[in-house]
Amino acid sequence: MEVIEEVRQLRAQLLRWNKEYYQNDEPSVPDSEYDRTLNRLRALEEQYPDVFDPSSPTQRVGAAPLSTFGSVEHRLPMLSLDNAFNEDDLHHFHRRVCDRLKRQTMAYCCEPKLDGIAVSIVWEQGRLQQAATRGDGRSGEDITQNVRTIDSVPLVLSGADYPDILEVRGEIFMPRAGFETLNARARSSGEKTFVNPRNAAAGSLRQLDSRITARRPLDFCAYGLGHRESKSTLPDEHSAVMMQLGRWGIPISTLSEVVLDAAGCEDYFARLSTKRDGLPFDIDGIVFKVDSRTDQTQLGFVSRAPRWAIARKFPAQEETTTVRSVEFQVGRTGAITPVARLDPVFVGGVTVSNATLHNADEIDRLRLKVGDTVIVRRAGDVIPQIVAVVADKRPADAQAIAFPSCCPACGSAVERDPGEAVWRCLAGLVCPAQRMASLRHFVSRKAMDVEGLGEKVIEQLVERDLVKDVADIYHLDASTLESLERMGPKSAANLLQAIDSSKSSTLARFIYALGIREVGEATARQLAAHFNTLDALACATEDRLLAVNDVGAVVADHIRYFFDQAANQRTIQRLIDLGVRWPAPQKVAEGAVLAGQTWVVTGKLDGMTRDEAESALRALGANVASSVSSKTTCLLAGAGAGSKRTKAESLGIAIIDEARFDKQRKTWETA
Ligand code: D41
Repeated sequence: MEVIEEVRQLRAQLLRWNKEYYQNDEPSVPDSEYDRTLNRLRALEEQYPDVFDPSSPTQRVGAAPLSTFGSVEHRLPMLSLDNAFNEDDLHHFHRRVCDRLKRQTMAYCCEPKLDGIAVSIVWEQGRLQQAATRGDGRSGEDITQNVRTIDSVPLVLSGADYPDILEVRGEIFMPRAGFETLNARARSSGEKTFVNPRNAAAGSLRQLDSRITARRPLDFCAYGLGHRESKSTLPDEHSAVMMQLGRWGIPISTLSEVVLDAAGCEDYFARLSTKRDGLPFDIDGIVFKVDSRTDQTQLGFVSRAPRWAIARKFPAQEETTTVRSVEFQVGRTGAITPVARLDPVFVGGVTVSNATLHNADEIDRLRLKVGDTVIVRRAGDVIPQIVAVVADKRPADAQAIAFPSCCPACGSAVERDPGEAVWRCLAGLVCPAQRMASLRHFVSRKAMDVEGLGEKVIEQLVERDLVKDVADIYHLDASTLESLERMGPKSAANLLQAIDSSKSSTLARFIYALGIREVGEATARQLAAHFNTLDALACATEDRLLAVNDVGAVVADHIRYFFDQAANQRTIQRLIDLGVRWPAPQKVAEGAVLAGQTWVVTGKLDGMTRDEAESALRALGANVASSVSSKTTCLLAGAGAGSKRTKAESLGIAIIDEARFDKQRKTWETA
């Protein structure tokens, strides 16, 4: 075959795969094949420089650094958005629209307002030609090189009927999962972290060296049109135009909807509000747009904001407050975590009065002192974080924070492993904080599930030395329990009953309850299914442990270490002697539909909880693991699936959504 023809075919193939991947979310080839094809194309392009094409799928790695960004004048100004701060503002907006157009009712397109950077991207003859920031709305900076590195922005449009010149406006943003990974990496190498995904996206776009941008997990979503030159016309509805952009391969929001009147807008706002935390990206509100472009033109704009659109903001996910003190908590494994006590502040939909500071390095990195004014961020279901100190609000009497040199609970030595950021108390179960935490864990719902053994009881049991090791709870009697504060004969009897019931457990729960470092519920289940008996697990070599799904070198090491401790062996033996037992694990029926498969469930499901989905999968014979690896067969991804989805995609692992799973399940269960 002629080189030029092979190059053409390779590029077309890669383009099709890109579209499948970014648009339909359904890659038809594993990553390995994609990479092989891309490498072949790269090799040919290197060998035959004549076939160079700036729109080739190989051209995403960034280019030589610029010395400065050029300036781009927008052919049509990029307008700004008016804000509606409450329902009243939204009703006034709707009234004004209807009055001006002398209409009774109006259709609006509702879109999530992505918290990113507004940009303009121009395709000429279907090829990405130019990208610019919004700037002041009249002119912005030329960021073409940077935007070319964003995988979801097509270098070449799909189809054939696109305009000769097509300018699209949209937002460049960083999905939460990518942001967390980027910051985690920066944190562990002691570099500066980004305050939020928006700043990270802005910082990534500001790079004069587009090779840096290429390594940042940026994404794009279109929200409107700019200048166009075309022989054909586009549909009149904004919503239909967006669908058309989608068919040309340009990413659009999958969450937009057309609704009627202010009531429809309110309803959409309420529904999206409940979804906000589960979305894979930050949104700061909803944009409502008159859907008819004819009506839009008639409405026009005032002082650079259209009369036909309005943004209704969500409550902020970042607020400022003051750090009152810093306390040091000792966890089950001895890890010492600094926690900031804050003046309560309403952020991300809840009142926050504590924020984790992770470890000692984090305090240094933030240069935090007690008394500082700080920016607290709570987005999604991520625990509240202090993202920055407001330096110029530091009071004169701000106190430096001294990380404790010994355990704040028991006074024993603390230590940190080389390469680890976490300091640990080495006293083990001698330390009351660790004893309390391990008891809390042992009786928790997903472990031994002792109902009614709450925080106050646990505190008293440990403080009075009634429970020195978790097995001691099976020695407790009525008179001991009744001697505790706020414990009458009735509740003591109930608690004894609950303690007794918990003896009948499962191997997986028992393994989880032991509290081995890094062995969560899912890993415990894998271990139980793999080894069948506790003895087999307890004497498994590192190699045999590594054969289990979910188990890597670090986890294997922790498991080995745990069972090698004589004290742990004694506790286990005592628990068994005191009557803790579990049925011999059942072997999955021979020929079960999903036998031999390993599934992972992630994201928010609509029709069932994740636990229910996992039980259903197990009943069908599947192994359920907690993390995606090359051993995974399939990922069941609900709304807001983040890093696990990305990982599955990068490994070329099958992904199915809840709707398809439901359908499949019915056929499997009747099989
Ligand atoms: O998602 C967004 N951030 C978004 C921004 C959106 N969905 N729609 C938008 N629509 C407009 C108009 C109505 C002016 C075309 C916008 C923006 N503007 C916008 N973003 C930044 C400044 C203006």
